Amino acid sequence: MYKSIETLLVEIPTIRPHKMAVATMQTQTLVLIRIETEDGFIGWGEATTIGGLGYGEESPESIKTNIETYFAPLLKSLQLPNIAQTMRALNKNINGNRFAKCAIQTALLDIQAQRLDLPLSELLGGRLRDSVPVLWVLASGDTEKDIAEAQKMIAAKRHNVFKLKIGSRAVEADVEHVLAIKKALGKDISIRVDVNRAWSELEAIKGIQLLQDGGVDLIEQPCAIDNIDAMEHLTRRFDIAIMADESLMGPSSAYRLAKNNAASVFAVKVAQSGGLIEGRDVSTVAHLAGIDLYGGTMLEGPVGTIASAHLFSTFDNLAYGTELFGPLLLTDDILKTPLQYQDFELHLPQGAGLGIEMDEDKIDRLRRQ
Ligand code: MUC
Ligand code: MG
Repeated sequence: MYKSIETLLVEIPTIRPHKMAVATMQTQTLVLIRIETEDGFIGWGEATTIGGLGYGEESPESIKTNIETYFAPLLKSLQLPNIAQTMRALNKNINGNRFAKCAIQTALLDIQAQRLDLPLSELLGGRLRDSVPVLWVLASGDTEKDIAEAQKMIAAKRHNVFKLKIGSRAVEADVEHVLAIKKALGKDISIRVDVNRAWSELEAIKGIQLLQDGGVDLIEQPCAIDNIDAMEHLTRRFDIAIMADESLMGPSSAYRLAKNNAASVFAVKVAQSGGLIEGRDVSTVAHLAGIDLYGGTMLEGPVGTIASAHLFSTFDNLAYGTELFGPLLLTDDILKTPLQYQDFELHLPQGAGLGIEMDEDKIDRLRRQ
């Protein structure tokens, strides 16, 4: 059934250092999976993470090793008629490994959608929009550079919403940086911050109060992954949106966060969710709990980015838009035709499957040997 299952690590430098509380990126290591079937279909998936082991529990190298050692032989031995039964068999035999599972599921959905000659979004319930809003993340680490970068993006009609990476300096210094940018860009430009879990609850109370008073719109993952109590206290205490990112690791954590009122917005990430179908389950939990949605990224390249866009296009309420800008942070592209970013949105392709064409020669040149 499957002729080959290949995992590739593709190294692409970023356009500038991307500074976060957890890591500074100069290069992104894309983790790509390519599945070819015996009857000639090729499906792609992505399992990219951030900063080696700086961000999550799975590194590019561990993901590749686990796919090659455990997933690929198992997948090759399965002769099951559909994706649901295949994923159930993988889940039964392999614990955790949400990124690897997401990449494999994406590639299988890509193949199935190509077989049916439908865009992938149609296998996820059907798209409600042909494009999704995309913000830009300011993370140069320098206030003046960030302002100039934002102004350039606004003038080019690329992005008009900005997320600022904070948490590596003292609370006061971070607040000063954010409010200087907010003031320079004006009241019509939405500014959000991502603390990447750097604050204690007391630091968060101080920081969030000042940012809320300064007109910031959203605070992302202020406290530690497991500190659901702090997330709950902050969500109850402040009017400003509090978003769960790293704490949200798929449908069951979505349920736990919702039950504890520990976020007012969910950053849905397909890899963190363990797959596109599980990402859709997360969105259902949010919908039922009255939690708003935001389409998150692990700074994937074009494969994970467009796969995410297929899912997010099916969300009825995407109140906070998306951050699907990953490919724009990279100095090189691995598609024959780049993804279409225009008028502040990412436009979804109409073609079958993911709807993209990989540049395999380029990938061969960029992949880690
Ligand atoms: C994160 O924590 O949100 C998404 C955008 C970005 O700049 O970093 C990632 C991770
Ligand atoms: Mg985040």
